Amino acid sequence: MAVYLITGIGGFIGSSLAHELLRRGQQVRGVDNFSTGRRENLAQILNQIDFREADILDLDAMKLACDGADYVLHQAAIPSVPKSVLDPVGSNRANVDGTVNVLVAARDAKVKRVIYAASSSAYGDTPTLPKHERMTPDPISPYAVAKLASERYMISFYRCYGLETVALRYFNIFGPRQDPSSPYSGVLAKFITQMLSGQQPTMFGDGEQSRDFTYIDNAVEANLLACTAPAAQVAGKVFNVATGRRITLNQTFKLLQKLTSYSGSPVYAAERGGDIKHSLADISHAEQHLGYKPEVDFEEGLRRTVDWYRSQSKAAGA
Ligand code: UD2
Repeated sequence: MAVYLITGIGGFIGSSLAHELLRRGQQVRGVDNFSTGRRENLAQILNQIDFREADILDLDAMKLACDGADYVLHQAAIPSVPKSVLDPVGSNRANVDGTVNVLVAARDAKVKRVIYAASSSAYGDTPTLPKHERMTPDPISPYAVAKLASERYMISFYRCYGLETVALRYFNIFGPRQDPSSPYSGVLAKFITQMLSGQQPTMFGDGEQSRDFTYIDNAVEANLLACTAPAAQVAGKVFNVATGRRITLNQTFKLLQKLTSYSGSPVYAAERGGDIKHSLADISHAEQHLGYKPEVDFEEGLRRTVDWYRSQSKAAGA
């Protein structure tokens, strides 16, 4: 049994990792300051994990958290393009300074490996699709710059200190437990909850932007594979975590109309600053070196996610 430290364990991805690791009989430790994470996400597992309420900006707390950990899954972040455009200093603090702290603590505690939640936003709006890891990054928003900087810190700590690190470039992860309530929430969490409650969603731009939306189970699997894959294949490297398919927001809206029985149309508004138009991953590098294969496709993921939000609203109304 290994000890996994999850930063941002109260978040959507962090809590999903915790649930799966417990299901596999592993020992889970977690930190969160609940700036974007939610206590509800941990309600069912709080008595099975070693939880410490702490900020990744607190180096001493990170050193204590890393002590005795085998793996660190670094998910804590302020994950939003528009929020970073409004507050680049806050974005940099959480998304870069916080990462350096986690790396220093992990290095000093001699953990076996650190897996990092990097972002597809690093690619920017370059016209070439699909995006592959050998492409020169061209981040647009402060969030994208911060995620790329942290990714480079991962690689730096491998090169300078021999700390094994793996950066996973997530492509628009979605699924149960994603917070729909903030103006900065991911589009699918927002659209699904709005449509289930009969509210009209807002589409920023013409709706023809496309994304390689990736169901959470695929991201969880990628993290666990990244912990165990041979170091020679993965340490100090970057991998796309996606499905290798893209869909426009307009097409997604139509699928959601069927799944939620929402018959209205979206309202179209101005394009969001810092946004990129199209996103699609080449996942061959992850397939080859991590043994990654997206097991849940977009449509199935969307069905599961709609079912989950529906069950939540029923439970809340009961
Ligand atoms: C970026 C990253 C993603 C992850 C995420 C963290 C890209 C391609 N993806 O996601 O991997 O790191 O940041 O937040 O950079 N939208 C609407 N209406 C809404 C909300 C959003 O139309 O109510 C649009 C938005 O303008 C964008 C698309 O939906 O074009 C997706 O937005 P998002 O915030 O869900 O995710 P995105 O692509 O910024």
